[in-house]
Amino acid sequence: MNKLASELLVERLVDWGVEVVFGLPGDGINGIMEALRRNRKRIRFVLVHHEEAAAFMATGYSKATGRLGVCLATSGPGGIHLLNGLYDAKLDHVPVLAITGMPPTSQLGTGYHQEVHLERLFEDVAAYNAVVHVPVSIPTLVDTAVRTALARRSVAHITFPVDIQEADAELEPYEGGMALARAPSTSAVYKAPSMVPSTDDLQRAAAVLNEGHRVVILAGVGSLGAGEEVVQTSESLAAPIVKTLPAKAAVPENHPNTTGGLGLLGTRPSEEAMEEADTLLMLGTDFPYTRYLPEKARVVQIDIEPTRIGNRLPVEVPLVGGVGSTLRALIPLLERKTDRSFLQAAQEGMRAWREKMADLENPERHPIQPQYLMRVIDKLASPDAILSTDSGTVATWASRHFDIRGDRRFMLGANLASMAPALPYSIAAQIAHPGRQCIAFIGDGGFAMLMAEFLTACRYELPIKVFVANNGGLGQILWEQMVLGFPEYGVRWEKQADFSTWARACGGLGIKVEDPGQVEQAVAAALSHPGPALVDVSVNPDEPPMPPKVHYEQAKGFAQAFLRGEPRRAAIASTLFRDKLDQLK
Ligand SMILES: Cc1ncc(C[n+]2csc(CCOP(=O)(O)OP(=O)(O)O)c2C)c(N)n1
Ligand SMILES: [Mg+2]
Repeated sequence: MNKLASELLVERLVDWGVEVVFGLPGDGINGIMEALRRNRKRIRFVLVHHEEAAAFMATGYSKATGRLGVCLATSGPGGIHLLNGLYDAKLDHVPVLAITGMPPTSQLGTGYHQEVHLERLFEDVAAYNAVVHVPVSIPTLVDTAVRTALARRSVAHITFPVDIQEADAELEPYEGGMALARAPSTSAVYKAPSMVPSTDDLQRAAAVLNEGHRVVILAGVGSLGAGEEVVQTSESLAAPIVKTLPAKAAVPENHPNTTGGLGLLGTRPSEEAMEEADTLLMLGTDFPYTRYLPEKARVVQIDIEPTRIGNRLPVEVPLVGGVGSTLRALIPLLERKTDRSFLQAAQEGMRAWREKMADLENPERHPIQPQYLMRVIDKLASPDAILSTDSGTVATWASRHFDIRGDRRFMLGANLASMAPALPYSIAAQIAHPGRQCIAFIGDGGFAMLMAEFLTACRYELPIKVFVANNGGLGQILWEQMVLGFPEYGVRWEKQADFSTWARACGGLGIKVEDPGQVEQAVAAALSHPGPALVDVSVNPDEPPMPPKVHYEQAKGFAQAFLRGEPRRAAIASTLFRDKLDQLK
């Protein structure tokens, strides 16, 4: 049997240490599938139900491991389906390689069956984007694609016309022209630059931070893995640590110096610390909601990517480098602040905030409080759980009512904020970390979008745990409409589904919960079940994800929506009233 050109692709992926490819076959990638089959002992192919999920899995795999994620889709529709998941990788800066098929080279340009020029379609999403023309260049194109994905922390795309996939790997190309170059020959190597800012820059940064009276740290995703350094810096500067949501796991929730998240999904003490700050230390973050950042503070910003420094605020001292290594160099230059009152005020604020949040986790209320569901999961989940969540009110509950402690990790599609990545993320995380508890906390809307992937988990016997906070609608948007003064429209489904029946249909454990008294037992049963499990919990459809501080415009919009004929105003008013009562108890 002759070696196929596609085998050059798969062998090169093996050289790069790729262990798993997520995808779904089609007549545009049969050659690549055959190469994967021939190498099935060296690389795992995970068959999904929707290519969007394959791309989310590649992204989730990368987020869970720090390594390259790889997805594969056929020509035309398969490639098109990948796009949303690939944008998730691009916007959250994780390395992903997308491999697609194309019609035969001889037909390109004729309007052939499934002739979608994926190299053009992917122009915006991909940092590297190539069509393969001859087998001999395949290893080099893979090398360049992978290096680009790793170095730019983005998406690389290679598309293979079917004839090239199936061609003889040894096929001699017609060189043409002056033939001044040899056939490409490269290697599967990548070395990340190690950058530490100059002593001058570090001293300038330390001077600004030492002069500050009210310093706040904003820890972004670049701080993950540098928690120790962030905490030491905060101790020296008596600075509250505010965490962006994707950086939730950077510092555990119970550390006395953190005030949790920032923005609509954040906490009041974080918002207040930012309002009062005279100095801001930004760590590996491109936090986009500038309304929540100080207007006048002096800013020191550390980022591994120079183009991100100064992107959101005027910066006095830019430091280009990794968060951990840069802080290690900076810490010896910091003077321990003797006045610790700013940090103490934030800590006081946090005590009050935690009580307020705990009050909303009322176990007795019917319909079930989604905050209570999240807290029960938090209490019963293992210390090394990886929680994935989606865009929706679920993200607010996860942000505020699930604690990072021990070795816990947290994942969401932060910047694209798409619905539905949490289920594929959990599957990918479970594949990457077979021994860990991988949990998806999802809304009914997000789950319905890619629910077929629960079947994927069952088929591969991946013991993921899915909790659907089922409020019968697109809760997040409902509240956004109301804050704008628009009565809700097109955000609730007339008929509610019970997704536990789907879990059982797939061969997994499926439990439906409507009674608050059953929540703990159901969550415990799912978490201790050896295989994939899903709990569908009917939660209060009128529970608002309140911002940390209600601003005048938000309250005004809300009132106007009520006056303009909000259809569920009685139910919403009674929920708000009960929330308030719980907090006053
Ligand atoms: C693909 C996609 N479509 C639409 C949106 C806008 N959107 C954000 S959250 C949300 C509601 C999600 O509903 P659900 O998953 O049930 O969560 P809930 O807010 O009800 O908790 C919508 C429609 C989006 N972010 N992504
Ligand atoms: Mg919902």
